[in-house]
Amino acid sequence: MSHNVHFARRYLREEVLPSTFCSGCGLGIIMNCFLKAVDEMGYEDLRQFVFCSGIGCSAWIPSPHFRADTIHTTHGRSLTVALGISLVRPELKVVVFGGDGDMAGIGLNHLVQSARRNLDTTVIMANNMIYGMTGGQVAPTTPFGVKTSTTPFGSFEYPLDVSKLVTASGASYVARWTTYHAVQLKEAIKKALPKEGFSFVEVVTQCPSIFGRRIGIDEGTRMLRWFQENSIPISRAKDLKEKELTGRIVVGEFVNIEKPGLLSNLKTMRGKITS
Ligand SMILES: Cc1ncc(C[n+]2csc(CCOP(=O)(O)OP(=O)(O)O)c2C)c(N)n1
Repeated sequence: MSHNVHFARRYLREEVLPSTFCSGCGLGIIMNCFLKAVDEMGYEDLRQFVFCSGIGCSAWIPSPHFRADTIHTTHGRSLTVALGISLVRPELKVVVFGGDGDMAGIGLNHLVQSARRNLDTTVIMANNMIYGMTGGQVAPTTPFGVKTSTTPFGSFEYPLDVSKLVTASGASYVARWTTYHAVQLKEAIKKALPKEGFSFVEVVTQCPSIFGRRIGIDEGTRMLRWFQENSIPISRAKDLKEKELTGRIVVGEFVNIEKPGLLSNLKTMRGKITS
């Protein structure tokens, strides 16, 4: 392929370009980081992968954009389909893309159980802190006090720290970055993809047209600046009290361990039964 063609085009369906993402949306950054990671890992195409997603704007990253086997499931159920694919086609790399509502709202039980089982799947969760596609309802990740269409006087609930929960549930790899940290995000994806078991990358991302508007930052670039100014590395966050961390985004690697995944444990069990 000619050098003046963008590398990502190799992995994208030409017929769906340009994408339908809103102007300033962070999902393009996540897509770009993912494809750059895949490119740097030496994949010529996406034939080794199967992409699963639920419903929501974030679910649109692989489907319809990727030139690959992709499946759009129902809202919150992508991990159940990923489990099925992983068991039937263990030689393929199953990757799930989902929003915070999809993964940590309606799909939360599947997320916890998948991490507990150490299911051989990589999840990229785009956390825009709101239900984007349906017009801005409160999500389990919406910061306290933020106004949404369903909390017009501000959210009166505490947000869920999804990366912490997935870590506690037993995943092999968990990292959180924002779309401001594109290089770190790409490197995290490169670590997550080959990892045995459950790997989870949370990306705090800007939704200027729905979430940003609510907090008075309705431009993608200004939201990136906001992420830059409010992020704090895990190493520094450890010494701070919960109150001091309010409004901050803790970024970095939460866990990175070697641990047998579900497929390997099943294989061992099968060996014991048949021997
Ligand atoms: C069973 C079911 N309940 C509700 C919906 C409506 N719905 C579609 S997308 C969505 C939330 C999307 O939010 P999120 O997963 O955070 O993704 P985003 O659009 O913000 O990327 C909801 C509630 C649905 N499609 N199916």
